Amino acid sequence: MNVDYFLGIDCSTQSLTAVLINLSKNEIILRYSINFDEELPHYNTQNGVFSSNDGKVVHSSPLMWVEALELLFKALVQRDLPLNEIKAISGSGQQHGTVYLNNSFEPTLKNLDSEKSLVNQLQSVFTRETSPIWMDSSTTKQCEEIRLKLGGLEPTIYITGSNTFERFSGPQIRKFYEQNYDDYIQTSTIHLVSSFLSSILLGKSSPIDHGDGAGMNLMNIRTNQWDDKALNATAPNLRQKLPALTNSYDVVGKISPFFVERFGFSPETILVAWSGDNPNSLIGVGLTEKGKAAISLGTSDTYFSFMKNLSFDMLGEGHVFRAPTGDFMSLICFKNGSLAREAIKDKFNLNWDEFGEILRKTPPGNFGKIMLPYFLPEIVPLVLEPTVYRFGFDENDMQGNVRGIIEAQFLSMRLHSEWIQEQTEEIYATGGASANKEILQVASNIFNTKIYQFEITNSAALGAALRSAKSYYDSINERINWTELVNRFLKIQDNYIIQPNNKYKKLYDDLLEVYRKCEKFILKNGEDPEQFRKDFVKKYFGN
Ligand code: ADP
Ligand code: XUL
Repeated sequence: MNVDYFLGIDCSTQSLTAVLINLSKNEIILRYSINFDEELPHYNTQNGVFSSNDGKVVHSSPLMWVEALELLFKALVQRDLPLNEIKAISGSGQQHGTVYLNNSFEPTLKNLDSEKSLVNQLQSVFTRETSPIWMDSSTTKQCEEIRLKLGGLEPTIYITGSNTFERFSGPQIRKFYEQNYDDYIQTSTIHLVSSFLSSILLGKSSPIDHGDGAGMNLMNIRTNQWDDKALNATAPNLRQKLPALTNSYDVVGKISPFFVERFGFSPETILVAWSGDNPNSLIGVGLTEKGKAAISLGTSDTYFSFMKNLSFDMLGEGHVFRAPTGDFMSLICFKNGSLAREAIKDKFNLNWDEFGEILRKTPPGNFGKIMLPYFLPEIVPLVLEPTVYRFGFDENDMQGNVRGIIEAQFLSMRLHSEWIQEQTEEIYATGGASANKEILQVASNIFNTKIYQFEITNSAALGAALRSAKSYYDSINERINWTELVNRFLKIQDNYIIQPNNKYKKLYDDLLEVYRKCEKFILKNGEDPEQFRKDFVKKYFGN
């Protein structure tokens, strides 16, 4: 059999991407992306979102995601791709974002008319026109209230796998309930980005999978059920508004007739539960066993790893989610990822090649110039008022800033992932910025670990395609092993392996301590790090 097609779709912060694979040939047939700002300019998003002036309220448009989905399928049809041969589809959504729907959502999905566009038919199903997304940090009050009702930090972490976080769905739902009570009452169903788009393909409300469900502060991480205490701490009658929970690997149904008639899919196409972009990327970069970690350098930077046994970050900065395999994964999320790197690149009118060239030419340790890169409010460590701090240089020093931001991002990542006990021997890189070898070289030196770069930087969509294939074959009792499956698609050539330069190990161990002191000084009233920093400069740069 030569044709064995599976489709993965990823609705990320800035774009919607499809990855089509042919499993029988271990081949990626197509990667195709719709950039929201460029191809759907009438929504007026900037980098895919709408932000308030202080950067705390960040929303996006669920209708825009729907229109993008339609555009994507149109583009696939125009490319003469055999959509009717696709056996299964799954997807990925930016995590935590919530979509608020009224009671016309289900009947509208059931009665979609294939002569009309999706976007026209779904205009009036929302009780909230915009969706708060993962970049939103406006719910500190609600986080405190929920944490208190759950008995404090420790119980909150033990129940939900995470501290309460501003971007998590529970605190966001509570804010909506507190500030828009009537609209909350009118809301029949609250979906995540992933389960919302899954519902559209399914033609009825889809369940939320355990991977993305774990990012809500509402699901019990041990039982995989909605947690009554967490629901009650969040908003009244919430259970009735939430879809059911399901395993990430469950088949949720077959594709709705609308897509069969309008785009030519086979009515037999099965749909596998969608999940969050990070759980999908776990599969898309091949983390199906312990001892490996990944960094995703997209709009957000994340650091995540596969976890066999449940363990928590009791400092409350990291998360535990369910992995698509049914195991666990750890995750730490940094908001100042690509957009912070872009802020420096654009300030000095550089392109990415020039940016990389500066990284190549400047010395590790940056002459002791240290940046705390809070261009936007930061998630880890928590910074609600964005300010960029510089030690030993100023904002006009191009070289200092280029190396400064990259070293800061990976020092912070190393510092805040210390709680993950499983030793990491290899790091797999994905996301838009993982195309940049010079950035990965800095990361490799800072972690003193080998980094693997992939040709395809959208591992979330690839992960979704692979998940759909695995569940399809499981459903017909031809079981494929996860590791065998991912290895068929993730062969890494030697020139995509970035080796750490051992010469800089001690320097970065020392710089980490300087960085730790700078962060403590700014955020926790710690001691002034200046003498310590000067000692570092003297030791490595001699003045
Ligand atoms: P998301 O999935 O969060 O929407 P992506 O993973 O697609 O984001 O990454 C998009 C980002 O990748 C852009 O904002 C851009 O800054 C960054 N990017 C793209 N190419 C490069 C490069 N060569 N070097 C560094 N960053 C890059
Ligand atoms: C993870 C997080 C982001 C989003 C968008 O917790 O908030 O990584 O999933 O990529």
